[in-house]
Amino acid sequence: MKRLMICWIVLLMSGPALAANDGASSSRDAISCVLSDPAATAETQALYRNLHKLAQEGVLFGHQDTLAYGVGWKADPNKLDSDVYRVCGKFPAVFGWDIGHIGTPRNIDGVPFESMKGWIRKGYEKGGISTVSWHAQIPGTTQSAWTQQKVVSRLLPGGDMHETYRATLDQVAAFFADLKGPRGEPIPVIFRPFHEHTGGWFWWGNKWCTPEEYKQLWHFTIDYLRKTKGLHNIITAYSPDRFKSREEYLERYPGDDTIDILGHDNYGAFRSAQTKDEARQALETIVALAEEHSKIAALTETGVGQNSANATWWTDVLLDVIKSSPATKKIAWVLVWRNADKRQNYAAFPESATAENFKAFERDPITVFLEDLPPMYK
Ligand code: BMA
Repeated sequence: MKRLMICWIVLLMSGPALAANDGASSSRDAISCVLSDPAATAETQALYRNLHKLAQEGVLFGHQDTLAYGVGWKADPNKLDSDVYRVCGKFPAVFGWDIGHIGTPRNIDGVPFESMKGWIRKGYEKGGISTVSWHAQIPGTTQSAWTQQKVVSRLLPGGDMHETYRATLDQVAAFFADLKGPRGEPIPVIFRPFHEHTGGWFWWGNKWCTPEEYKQLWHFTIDYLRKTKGLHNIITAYSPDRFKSREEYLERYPGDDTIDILGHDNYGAFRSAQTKDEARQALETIVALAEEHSKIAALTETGVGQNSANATWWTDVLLDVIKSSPATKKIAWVLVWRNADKRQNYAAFPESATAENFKAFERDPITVFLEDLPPMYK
């Protein structure tokens, strides 16, 4: 509750009247954000604008698959649950989902797509935000996202797998089109395909296609979803893995007319206090670039294993990096990866070594959970 009020005060104070008259804050408040889709629905535009406003003061917390399962449990369809809620009594503000294995009944991690759609609708009705990544199989095959093969050029217009790729995108489009709110309005989602392309581990990674081919993959994909399929509820996120310079970050950037969120996936530099400088610099770079491009920056994936972790990782590493400079505080959200089981878990859970410290992370005035959000879709 306390944070909800803080957010509202900030929103009121950063209104246009103040921006026009106040010298010091006008340059900051005047920074705008421009969606790549000029035909985005009213709710999608509102979400983007509100994310941008909130990013000036708060950082939303996100968790992958949080409503579907946690360490030692699977969701009961009749009640909302989450390891995050079990630890701190609040839900994440950002719900991460993955559409790997689209076209089959269950996603790459066993989450039924029908249930996933249900949770996205529930999350929206509660005022939360959903982001959808895509550990895509090679279209038309059951070969995993980690297949290291030159296939991108074959998916593009003129390529021998182009028709197959269109058929896969039809399934993606059907998934997004099925996300409707109570008034029948399309639910906005943040779509984050082709992530971590600055490494070579996925078939869309930098070893397996040229910068031009990677950009064309994005252009074709987003144009197809928007222009051919008529979807205007998609906010796009670009998420390079670790990078050394602005140039490297932007090398394969598809452009402002395709991308809305300048994201970043980084586990390595957030692992411990020793690498905090790299982590801080990475966030400063994406925030600066987001401002230059009139976009929004976000730490789209990070985390450490919760049982082996430094027990104060949440405040001493993650929060400390986020609060390390005026720029780093301006990332819109941080999302930690899934709580698969006792071996793979990135959010605190009741028995984890970091549970107490996670509560302190939640209590910090900068972090924003579902219950702290102002209305995001108006
Ligand atoms: C990886 C791991 C895998 C999972 C994949 C897609 O990082 O979590 O277990 O299958 O993401 O979610």
